[in-house]
Amino acid sequence: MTEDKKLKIGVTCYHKAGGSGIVATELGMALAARGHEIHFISSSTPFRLTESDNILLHRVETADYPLFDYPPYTLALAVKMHQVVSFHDLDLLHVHYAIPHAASAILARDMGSWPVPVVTTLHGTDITLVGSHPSYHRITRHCIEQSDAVTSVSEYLSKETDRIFEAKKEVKVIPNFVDSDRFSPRENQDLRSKYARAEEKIILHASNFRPVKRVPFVLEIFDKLAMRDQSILLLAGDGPDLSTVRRMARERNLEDRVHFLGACEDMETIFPLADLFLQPSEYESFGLAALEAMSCGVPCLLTNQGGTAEFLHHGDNGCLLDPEDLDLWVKTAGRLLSSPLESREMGARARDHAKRNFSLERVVKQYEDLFFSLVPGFDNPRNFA
Ligand code: GMT
Repeated sequence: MTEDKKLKIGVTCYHKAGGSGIVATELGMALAARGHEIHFISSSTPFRLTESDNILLHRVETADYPLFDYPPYTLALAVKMHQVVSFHDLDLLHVHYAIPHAASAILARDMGSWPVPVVTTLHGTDITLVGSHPSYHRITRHCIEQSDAVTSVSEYLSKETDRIFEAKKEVKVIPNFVDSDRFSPRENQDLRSKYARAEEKIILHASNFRPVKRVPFVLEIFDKLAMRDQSILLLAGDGPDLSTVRRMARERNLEDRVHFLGACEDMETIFPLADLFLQPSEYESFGLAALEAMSCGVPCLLTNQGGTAEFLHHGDNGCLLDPEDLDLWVKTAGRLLSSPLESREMGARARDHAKRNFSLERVVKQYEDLFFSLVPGFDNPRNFA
């Protein structure tokens, strides 16, 4: 019955470059390609969103007032969600990153003349850092309990959510995904030669440069590499630690060897340039950039903290390392850079694993099935009108 049915879904995420916004955007675009009508409700156009049929964008505007210390975005978002649900007759609201999006969605549902189902997808620091802070803990728990369904991007995050909130709610794991056709190995000598000479190795890090990503540590690793003078470090992304890392590169006379790419919309052209990808985060609930690198056949060294072991098998299709152990990172990176055969084989296994187990099609179907199960008149007899 559900095969021919199309849903109208409101999607809210952060618009800035970052895993949660990317997952929301890629998922929304994939659902639109399957014929669903997707309404992005956001303060600005989400990063990586390309306009296409079935995609509409609704901007949230906040009115300021001299009494406000900060304009109340959460309320403006709730009102916009309510308007879009009513005017476009949406079937469901899907919010990414609990704070404050889930709270707005629940308010929008409560304001409506019927209870539009709310699905909340937890991504990471909305639980581990922000949500667990005393200022937000109780409201985050309330939002988890009041959502019609809650998903998390890894088992690790699901367990952390249970531990931190003890909420009376099942947290269903739907992992992140990658479009393995788009993120695939490819030769691009022209672009490569922009950054490195043919005999030089390219090491890549991509993130939102928040402290949890430990980008200064990436520079430390690079600086200590025996092959440093035959290697180039590409840093893709932007965020709070950017100026620190720029300063470090300057102080260590590495400016010729370190290239800052800024936030790149076309990471599918950047990942395949790399001989090695580094992600030494404090922890990652998932680590989407690494999955995209793996899909491009790039060997990855990742933090062993969080949910990374759910998609990377240490010693087989990449390496998981203690994020504090600088010598181990330097040694492992050096070994892979100087063993092209081992690197190539590891990269090939990484691509194969990403393609088989984390494909866009497989994961989008899991979300679609969940949505159908919640919408009245589809697979949800409880709500059948
Ligand atoms: O939670 C965050 O730090 C923000 C978020 C983002 O928007 O970048 O990152 C999280 O969500 C990603 C997508 O699901 C995951 O791949 C990242 O592992 C996760 N970040 C952390 O857990 C630190």
